[in-house]
Amino acid sequence: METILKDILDAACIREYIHTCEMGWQQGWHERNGGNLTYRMTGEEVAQCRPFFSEERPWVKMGVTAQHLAGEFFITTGSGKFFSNVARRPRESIGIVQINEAGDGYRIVWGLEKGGKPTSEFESHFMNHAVRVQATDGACRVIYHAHPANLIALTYVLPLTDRDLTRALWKSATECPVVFPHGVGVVPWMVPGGPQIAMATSELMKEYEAAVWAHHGLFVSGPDFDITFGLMHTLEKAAQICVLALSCGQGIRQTITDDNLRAIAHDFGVTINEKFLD
Ligand code: 2HA
Ligand code: ZN
Repeated sequence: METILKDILDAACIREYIHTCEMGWQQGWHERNGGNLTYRMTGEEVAQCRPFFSEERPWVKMGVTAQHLAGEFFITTGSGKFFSNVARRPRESIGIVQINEAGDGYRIVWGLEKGGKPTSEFESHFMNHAVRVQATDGACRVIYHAHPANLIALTYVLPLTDRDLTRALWKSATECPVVFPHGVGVVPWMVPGGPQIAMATSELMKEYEAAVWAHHGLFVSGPDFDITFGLMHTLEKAAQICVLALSCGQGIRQTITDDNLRAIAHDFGVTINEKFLD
């Protein structure tokens, strides 16, 4: 039995969503309208929130299609909205969209008041959900995009390959191979905000939980808000350590070896992506 809500903002999924936006803002990853967050709601959450939905707003076509996400409901940040305002102005800053039966369009059923629209990166989020749902047997529910400074800085000084970024991050903190054993993908610099970057990103997300956008930011995925936010946090912390170590100016004297990485993976029971190891 679901509890009957007096206000949709009392729903646990909305409260957790807003809390995640607030934490991202506090980390300094969301200057101005930077970053966006989407969450694929469960059937129970949709049932609980449905009394607050309206079906008056029009269907909007996307430039991408995922038939297996037809009829799903997503909580999303709004285009041009600031993470810093989500907690105090949620009804304008975020909304819920329903995907149409063809899996190629959406309509806003709650929130994004005063003419708001879903994030400009909604197509990237949608395609990332599409591939991560399949890669995780339906477990993936959260896609999160942020602009963490150290990770972005590394895209100016490291070779822009999955292998180079992954190895640098794995070797920057001992927990990394456990937290992202598949590694990270790298999307070369592209104009953001459309189907082209959405397709390039989701291609990488078939293999990885995270994809870096060169000179821009990062997309991560996960089954819930904590795990997804934690992945972003771990990646950025590793990047910060890498930047600090390189900034000392004497080069890397010693590091975690490839056999050390194998030993961590073995003892923590994760399968590390061997293609990145020597
Ligand atoms: O939402 O982060 O990539 C603003 C952005 C675009
Ligand atoms: Zn961005």
